[in-house]
Amino acid sequence: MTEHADSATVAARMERRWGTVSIGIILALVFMAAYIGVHQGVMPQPRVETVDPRTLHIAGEFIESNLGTAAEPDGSVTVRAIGQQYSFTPQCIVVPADTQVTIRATSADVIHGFLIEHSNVNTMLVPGYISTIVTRFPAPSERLMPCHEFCGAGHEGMWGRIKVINKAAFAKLAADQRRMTCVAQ
Ligand SMILES: [Cu+2]
Repeated sequence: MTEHADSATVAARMERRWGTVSIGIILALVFMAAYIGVHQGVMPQPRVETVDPRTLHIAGEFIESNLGTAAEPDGSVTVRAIGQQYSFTPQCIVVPADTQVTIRATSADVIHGFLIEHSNVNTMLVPGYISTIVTRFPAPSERLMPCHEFCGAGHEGMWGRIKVINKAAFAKLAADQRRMTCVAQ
């Protein structure tokens, strides 16, 4: 009888301990999400926007002539890009330093990753959906932009580049181009 009661007590104690561990893990994850959101400005998509991946190249926002960086009337810039097996278009994105940059990107085929090193940009490009991220690059620099979501046999070769140039140099580019990239320079 006593042995019975003992094992019940042990079981109850173990259950409480494991319960505490799982609540601790949940709290740690909630803390991480809040920290990243507040400290690094990484937020979930504010709204869901869809796009037909079969007609990306034919009509709409992501036709080839609309890809690249656009200067907006309010002084910010918008970057539009596509990921496809196994490259990004444009392959080299040019943006001004110390300026609000809104990136709008999607995939033409499978899920790709979209990450810019040393920045808060880290998302997925999902066919059918537009990923929007707002960021700012403090100073001129060059950054790598690897696809970090395994997307097929050529995944390891899927890299883009970001070139952050100073505002004056960007304004010069913007004076005679509607959409800018650094591929042809
Ligand atoms: Cu990829």
